[in-house]
Amino acid sequence: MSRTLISALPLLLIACSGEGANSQTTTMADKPFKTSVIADFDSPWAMTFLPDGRALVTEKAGDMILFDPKNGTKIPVAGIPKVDSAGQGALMDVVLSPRFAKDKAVYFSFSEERDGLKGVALAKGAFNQASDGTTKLDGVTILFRASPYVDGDGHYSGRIAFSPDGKYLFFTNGERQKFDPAQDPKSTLGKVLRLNLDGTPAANNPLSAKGFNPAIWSYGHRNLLGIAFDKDGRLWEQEMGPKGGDEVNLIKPGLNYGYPKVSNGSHYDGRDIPDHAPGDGFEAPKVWWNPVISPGGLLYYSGDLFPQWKNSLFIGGLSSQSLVRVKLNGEKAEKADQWDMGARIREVEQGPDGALWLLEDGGKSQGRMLKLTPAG
Ligand SMILES: [Ca+2]
Ligand SMILES: [Ca+2]
Repeated sequence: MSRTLISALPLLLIACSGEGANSQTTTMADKPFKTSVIADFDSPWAMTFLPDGRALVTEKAGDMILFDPKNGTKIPVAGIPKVDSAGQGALMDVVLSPRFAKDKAVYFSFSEERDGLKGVALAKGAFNQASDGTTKLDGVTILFRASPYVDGDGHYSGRIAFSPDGKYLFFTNGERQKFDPAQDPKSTLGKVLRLNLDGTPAANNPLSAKGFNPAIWSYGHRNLLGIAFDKDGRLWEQEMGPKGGDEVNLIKPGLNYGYPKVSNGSHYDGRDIPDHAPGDGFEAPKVWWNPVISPGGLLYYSGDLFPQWKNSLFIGGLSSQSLVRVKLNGEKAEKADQWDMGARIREVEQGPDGALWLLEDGGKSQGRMLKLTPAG
């Protein structure tokens, strides 16, 4: 025990701020929550809580950090493969195995370059903290790679969610700013994928009998930066659409969500895209935004700390510098709140006590971790 304490001391000294005396708390009159600044990171991308209340945080350049909100300790997690973080590239999502208590598996996604081309990969490793505090992922293996890898640095997506029964892993692949691959049955780009936990395509995916890539669950997507299951097992997705076309979709197996053939937005270069229309064969979004919010992360809220927000989706707004709430009612969804946060919000997470945790999308000292609790 004493060895752990001694080795953690230097890390404590470099940590920016804990949740105690150093926290800055501000209460905005127009917000039903108070915002506490917990820590600073360098372009953080995603976070997830461990069962003991500590969190794993990814940073864009390729670092994974074990963070303890109780005392501000940051410990680097070794074993992460080389990340190509140019442009929108990053060490991306991090999610615990549904059987983490037994298998210690941490699933994560990242962009990489291979043979001059780039794509998003899914990997896992086993969480291992030694008695001296040193932390690593053991046996890191690449489970899945988007196909094909292409040039450019945009729209990787790379979000991960497990089905409520823990049997399947859903993984998002963005269309890499190449448009048409979202409709290409052979490509995994612009798709929601359903995989087994070892990264192989799940059996009986809805389009494999029609000659689609066997991993595909739904298609016609653009840049899918959040997926989350609700309490009834519905899969919700948000995606950064074209100009005026950011979306929340209810994902159903085998459906075509339209991009780039239809969208309620239009191309950023000004070209029109036909809007969704009844009977056009494409699944329309449940909610869309014009002007856009530029959605980052997505959280389905199930906590008790904000009982009025149960059964809501929370979305981090990048260009809109906001936190967005969408209220769910069965298969229906409607815009509820949009709070100005004064910074690009990349990630939304629910803490063990039901607090909302946010990560800002900025470099050092501008990539803060925020904790939202009731205004009281
Ligand atoms: Ca997360
Ligand atoms: Ca349109």
